[in-house]
Amino acid sequence: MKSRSLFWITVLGAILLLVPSLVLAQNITGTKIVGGTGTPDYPTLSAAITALNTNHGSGTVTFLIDGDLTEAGSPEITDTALVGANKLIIKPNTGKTPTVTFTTVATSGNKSNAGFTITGNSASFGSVGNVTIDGSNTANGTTQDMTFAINDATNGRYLIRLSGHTDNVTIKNLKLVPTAIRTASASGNRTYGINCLAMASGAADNLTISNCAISGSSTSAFYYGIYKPDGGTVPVATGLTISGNTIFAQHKGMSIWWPAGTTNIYNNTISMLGALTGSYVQNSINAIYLQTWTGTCNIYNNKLVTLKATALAQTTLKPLYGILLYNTSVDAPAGQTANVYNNFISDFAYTGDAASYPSEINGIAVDAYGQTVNVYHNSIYINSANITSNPVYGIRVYDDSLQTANLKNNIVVNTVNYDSAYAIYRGAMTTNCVMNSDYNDLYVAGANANIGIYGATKCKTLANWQAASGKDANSKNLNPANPFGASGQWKSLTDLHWVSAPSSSFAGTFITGYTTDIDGDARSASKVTMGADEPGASTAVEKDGSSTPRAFWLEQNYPNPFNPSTAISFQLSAVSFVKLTVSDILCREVATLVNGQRAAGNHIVTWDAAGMPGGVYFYSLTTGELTQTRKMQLIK
Ligand SMILES: [Ca+2]
Repeated sequence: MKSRSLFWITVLGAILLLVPSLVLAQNITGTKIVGGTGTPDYPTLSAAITALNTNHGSGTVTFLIDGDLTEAGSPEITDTALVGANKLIIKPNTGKTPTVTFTTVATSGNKSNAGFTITGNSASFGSVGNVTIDGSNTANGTTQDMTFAINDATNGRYLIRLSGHTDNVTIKNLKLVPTAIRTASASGNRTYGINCLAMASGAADNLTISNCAISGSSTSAFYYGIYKPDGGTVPVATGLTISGNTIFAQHKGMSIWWPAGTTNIYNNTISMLGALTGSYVQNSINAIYLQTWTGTCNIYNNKLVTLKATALAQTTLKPLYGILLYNTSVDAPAGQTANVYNNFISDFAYTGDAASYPSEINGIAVDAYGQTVNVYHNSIYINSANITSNPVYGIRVYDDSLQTANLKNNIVVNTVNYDSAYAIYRGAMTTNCVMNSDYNDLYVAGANANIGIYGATKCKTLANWQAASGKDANSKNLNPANPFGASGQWKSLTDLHWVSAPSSSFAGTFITGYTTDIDGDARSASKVTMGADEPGASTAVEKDGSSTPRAFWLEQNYPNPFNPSTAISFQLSAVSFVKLTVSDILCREVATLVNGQRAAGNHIVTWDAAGMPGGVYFYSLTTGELTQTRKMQLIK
């Protein structure tokens, strides 16, 4: 009897021990609230991810971030159940605008030095993926309502770190902020907004990074905005898309190695700051760097608005590139294609001493053994500010065997005035490298500069270049930039839109398949303009660069043209602090019509331009970080 009751007590005890583990073993599915002031399912993202890793996601798991969070120790997703129909979405709860701050980051493992991590580092288990980080706080929204920030000045190097086999990850509508990161004082402690590193376990197929703001300032920015090195001794990945992002970075806006299949890099706005105080100065500074690819890589509709090299101690001079395509004979096999088109590349600058001077400056450089690179419809403007030595190239084609570079409908303006400044450069010719070039506008502003160099032949004029190269029979030598804002010319140093339709001298040649411009305006066989901008409906309206629903709308003034007064209306969706200003053709502010808080609804303001000279003026409405600009004409 005694032994029998002991038996049942033992059985009961075993069952009681099993019950909690059975509960824990239930998969996580559906929507879970994380943080906030209510009764969340998990107090932190770390707790939610730990539960996911332990119990595994099933079906669609959504973590709704309900309030600001502070996350220590580098939350790391390792759930290998996230494949097939099982997926994880992390986004703000409806109407919420949380900041998730990653502090006290880990110092070992694949999450080392990182804020938020996904690790697929087991070849036997397969991918850890199907993760979407969506910063929008509405379903299918496109507003950037959530911020990921890293705040660890001692060890913080990566805000988002993906390691190994992490397929089908999407990062969108997210603000990425380096609140405090380690100073990138050596190659071993460079910093990254998003780092996606292929490992022996695999590479990240179908990575999408879209409509994110990777921010920076003159004192704090990631060394790399986006870094994705695949290939070499580790696998390559297919299906990379990087679109609609605003990126500030010190050294490379994006550095992409060995993408495969079809790669699309478009609609990004990139500002290069140059190395900040205390930072290591690596080899080249690039807004977009593509090293080795297979398949087709499309780089289009990007705005590289400023490219800056800074004065910091360095032992070797470093080059500065807008876009560099690079492949050596030992990397990707011959026969791959890259299409680089409709990009604005502008405002190169240098601040500092001669010892740190960029060894060379390139708008677009093609250095790709074996590959075909089509460079069409780009607008390149090289600012001469502080650039006083070393070669400066608008478009540079290196001498790589089996490479074909096709250049058409580009506008290249190089305002640097010395002998080694060129609009176009075709390097020393010792190998079987083909360059086709025509219907470009090749312009250098300085009397000492050269239109081009072909092999070793420097060409002062377009005619010299045509004679030496046998190329560019239909190309032009026109200045679209000076003075900025004159009729038919470019808008500003950093905005290479036409102010109004340019003269027919800038007519290009239609290229099949290239039917839209940087704004989406149509190009057709009957209307093709050189450069990235086709003067269309959107020419006079500066786009805000995002698909954010407008908090306001600025109407075209009426009447227009006018003399001497005109009415300007605008609508506000909510009470806002607004500023409405008028600028002249040289971007000098000539009137402030509104500067203060205004109610929601319609507003009409009259501008009396009596006493102002006749001509084109711009009026701009600004609320918060958004500005809308329109053009008007005063007739005298
Ligand atoms: Ca346009």
